[in-house]
Amino acid sequence: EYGIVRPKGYTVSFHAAPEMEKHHFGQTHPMKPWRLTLTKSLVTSYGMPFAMDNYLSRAATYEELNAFHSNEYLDYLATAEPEDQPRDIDNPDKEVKFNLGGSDCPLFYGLYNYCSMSAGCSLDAARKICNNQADIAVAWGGGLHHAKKSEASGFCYINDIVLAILQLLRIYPRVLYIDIDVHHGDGVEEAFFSTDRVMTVSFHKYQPEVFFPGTGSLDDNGPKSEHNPGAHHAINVPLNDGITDEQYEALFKNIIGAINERYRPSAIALQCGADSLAGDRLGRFNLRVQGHGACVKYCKSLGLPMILFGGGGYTPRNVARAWAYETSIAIGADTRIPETIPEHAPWREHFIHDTLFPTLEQSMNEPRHNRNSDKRLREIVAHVHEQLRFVEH
Ligand code: V1P
Ligand code: CA
Ligand code: ZN
Repeated sequence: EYGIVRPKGYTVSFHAAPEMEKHHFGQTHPMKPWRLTLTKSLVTSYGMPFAMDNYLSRAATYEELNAFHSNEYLDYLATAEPEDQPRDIDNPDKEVKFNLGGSDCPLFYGLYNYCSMSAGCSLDAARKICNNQADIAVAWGGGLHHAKKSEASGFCYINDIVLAILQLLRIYPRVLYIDIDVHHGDGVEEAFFSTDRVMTVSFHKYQPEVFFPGTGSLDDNGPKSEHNPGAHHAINVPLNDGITDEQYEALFKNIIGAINERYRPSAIALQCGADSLAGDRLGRFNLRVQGHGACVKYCKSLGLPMILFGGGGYTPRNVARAWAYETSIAIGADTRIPETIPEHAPWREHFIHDTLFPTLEQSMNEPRHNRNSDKRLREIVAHVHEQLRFVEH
C-alpha cells in the first residue's frame, strides 16, 4: 500500500512506549500524552511500520536516570504523590521541592512511570545508533529538553535527550544537538556547557520576561571562562513571532550547513518539537508541516547516524501530522505517501481538514504577523558564523 517499502541497506528503528499515552497532566494542562497515540495511528494508517524496525520500549531504570539526574531529585520524583501537591488549600505549608507540583510540572498518578518510559524510548534509540543497528532511530516520546539535573521545568521532569547523548558519547567523538522546538533547549545546553564533544543549537522564540524560558539570546554561546572547552559550543538562534517556512528553512540550512562543515559531528540528535508549527496552542511561528519537515530532511541529507526526538507540540492533530510526515522522511517515503489522510485512519475526523499539509489559513483563524525582518536574520547568521571561527576542527 502507498508503495511503502523498506529502504535498501538503510534501517530506521521506531521506539514507542504506549504506556506513556494513558497519563494525564490535568484537564487544563497543554501537554497531552495522547498526541503520541494520534501520531502512531497516522504512521500506521500510512503503512510506515512495514518499512521500519518497531520496538516497544521498556522503562529506564533508576541507575540509567542517575547518569544525569541527582539521587535526591530521583528519590523525590519516585515517591511524591499527587496529594503532596504544594500551594494547595489543603497544604498551605507545603513547599515546592525541585520545582515539582506547580502548574507547569504537576504531580500526577504514574508520573515516575511516564518519565521512565519516555527516557526508555530515547535510551533504546541511542543504543540502536551506538550498535549500528539503525541509521535513524525515532523516539517521539522523548525530547523533554528543559529538565535539569535536580529540577523539573516546563513540562519536563527527566531529560531523556541528555541521557541519550551520554550514550552516544560512548561511541561517537562529537555529537551535534539541534532543537527546532519553539522553546529554548536550555536543559540540554546547560548539561553540556563544559564539553566540546557536544555542540548544541536551538532555534526558538526569544522574548525574555514574556516567553518561556527566557534564555537563549544570540550571545549566549556557553560560559566563556578560561580553559572551558565548551565555550563557543552553544549556538542560539533567537526568533520573533510569525517566522515563515521560507525564512526558517534558509536559516536552518545556512546555520546547520556551516556547523557541519566546521564542527564535523559524528552523530546528530534532533529534537523535533512540533510547537513551532502554525496554529500551535503555545507556539508563535507560522511554520507548515513541510517547513518543519524540511529541517529533518536536510539533517538526513548529511548522512550521519541520527536520533529524532519529539518534544513540545500542543495542537495534537498537527503534532501527529508533523511527526508522521517526518517518520516518512526517515524511511525515504515522503514523496510517495498521499497528501490526503487515509480513509481508514482512526480519528480521521479529529484532523478537521483531511490533508497532511494544512494551509496557514486552515491552521489558524488569523495568520500571525511575521515580525522577523530579513535584515535581522542576516545579522543572526553573521553572528553564528563569527562564533564558529572560535571552534576548533
Ligand atoms: O510560562 C510559563 C511559566 C509559568 N509562569 C510562572 C511562567 N510556563 C510555560 C511553560 C512552557 C513549556 C514548554 C515545554 C516545551 O518546550 C517542551 C516539552 O514545549 C507555560 C505556558 C506558556 N504559554 O508558555 N505553561 C503553561 N503555558 C500552562 C498553561 C496551562 C496549564 C499549565 C501550564
Ligand atoms: Ca528550540
Ligand atoms: Zn516547546
